[in-house]
Amino acid sequence: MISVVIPAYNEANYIGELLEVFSAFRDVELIVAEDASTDGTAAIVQKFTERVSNVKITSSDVLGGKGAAIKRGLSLASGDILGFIDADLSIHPRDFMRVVAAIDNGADLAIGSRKLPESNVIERQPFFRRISGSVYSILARALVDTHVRDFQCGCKAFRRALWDSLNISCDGFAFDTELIAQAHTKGFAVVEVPITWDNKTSSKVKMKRDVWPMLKCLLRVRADIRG
Ligand SMILES: Nc1nc2c(ncn2[C@@H]2O[C@H](COP(=O)(O)OP(=O)(O)OP(=O)(O)O)[C@@H](O)[C@H]2O)c(=O)[nH]1
Ligand SMILES: [Mg+2]
Repeated sequence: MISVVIPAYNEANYIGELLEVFSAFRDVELIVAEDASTDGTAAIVQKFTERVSNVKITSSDVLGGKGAAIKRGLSLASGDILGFIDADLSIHPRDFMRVVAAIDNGADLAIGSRKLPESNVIERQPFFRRISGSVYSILARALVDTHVRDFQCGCKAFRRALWDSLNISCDGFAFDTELIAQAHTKGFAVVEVPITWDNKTSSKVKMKRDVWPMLKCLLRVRADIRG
């Protein structure tokens, strides 16, 4: 069984379609980790759970960050392969399953990537997001000694044994980087898998609010892996 957490904040435009497509896959449990949505996201998911048995929801009134939501969702997971995917269909579930195939082929952590020669980017992120994303990646690669090129893509799968042995404390968007850094440090096999990416205009990143916590997390991750 594969447990997939879907962090969701105000994703009413996409979450129904994502659940429709993804719940058709076999041996998959979908856990929507929703926070403080004001657009009816929770109600859409709730209705789904009444109709489709492999969909669950955990909601919070507090907007706690993508990382915190994923951790909450994973605490409800029953699969032996775990993972998460963005709610907005930027990545299709079939690509998530290709990332899972890398776990079946021996990886401990498999990362969907927009940065490999075989990646297929249908619509790119807006210019400013690409630039800020590139700056973040350069910084993250310098601080965290890794070959990984795409830290932030919302499509990752990993073995339960890996998750159980890590201790991630970043609650926001730096969650992915800490996951990669700890997996590397502990000697797990980390691979990047090319995916198809189709950007959606549903970004929840707010530079003013999110950049400083992300940088603080990065520095702490660096300090942790240096011991
Ligand atoms: N539950 C919950 N989900 C969140 C929170 N922040 C973001 N998300 C979800 O996390 C996923 C990724 O968020 P995005 O804002 O698309 O971030 P991103 O894709 O890294 O960056 P962009 O390229 O700017 O979209 C989406 O499914 C969001 O709904 C949060 O505080 N709580
Ligand atoms: Mg996004």
